[in-house]
Amino acid sequence: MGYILYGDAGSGSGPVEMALAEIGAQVELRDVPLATNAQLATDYRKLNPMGRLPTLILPDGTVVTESVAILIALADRHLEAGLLPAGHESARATALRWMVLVATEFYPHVTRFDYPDRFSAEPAHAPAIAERAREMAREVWRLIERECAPSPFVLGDRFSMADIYLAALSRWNEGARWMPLECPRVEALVRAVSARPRIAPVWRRHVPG
Ligand SMILES: N[C@@H](CCC(=O)N[C@@H](CS)C(=O)NCC(=O)O)C(=O)O
Repeated sequence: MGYILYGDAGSGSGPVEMALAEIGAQVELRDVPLATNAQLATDYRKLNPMGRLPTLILPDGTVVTESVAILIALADRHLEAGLLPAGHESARATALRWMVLVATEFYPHVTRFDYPDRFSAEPAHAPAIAERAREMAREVWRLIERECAPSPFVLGDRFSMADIYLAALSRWNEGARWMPLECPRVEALVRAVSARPRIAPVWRRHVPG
């Protein structure tokens, strides 16, 4: 039995699917359409109590939520794919640093951008919340461009899980439209990741255009 991945096109299941493709692991994809709020259904929340995508079920039935936890677990379970440096290597700390920064500092702005009505009891506040989330998200990517400075990968010449995660999430919140103007290093990373033979078909399904 292989992995089971709950997700939707263009969501956080994208980088997980890309990692599984890079590994060459067998996976059954189960759709949870965000358009109909299927992630909030009672049955799905038994797996992912937050009501979020993605959720990965390991071959032994273990449930893993939280995109970065899923990607680290996959890298550790498939050492032969070399998707994260070993625990004693400083490069692992660097890869995790940027993955966790994106998960904790950028991803919440995506939620505010996509669901601004959750963040105020006053419906009229929603457009301002979404706009502020968009601006703050851009600040995070400007910081990544400047401080992480991928070249072309987060670890320089060494491809890693961090590249998959950063490249995929950089397309959200209209990133594909504005990032080429402001973040050329992130754009080069996106080109390098999306062109990888095993990732390319998955990339096309998750990133329109
Ligand atoms: N901390 C979670 C965040 C997941 C998340 O927010 N996923 C989005 C899709 S990309 C989602 O399910 N949103 C639906 C909702 O918030 O109702 C992770 O890293 O996996």
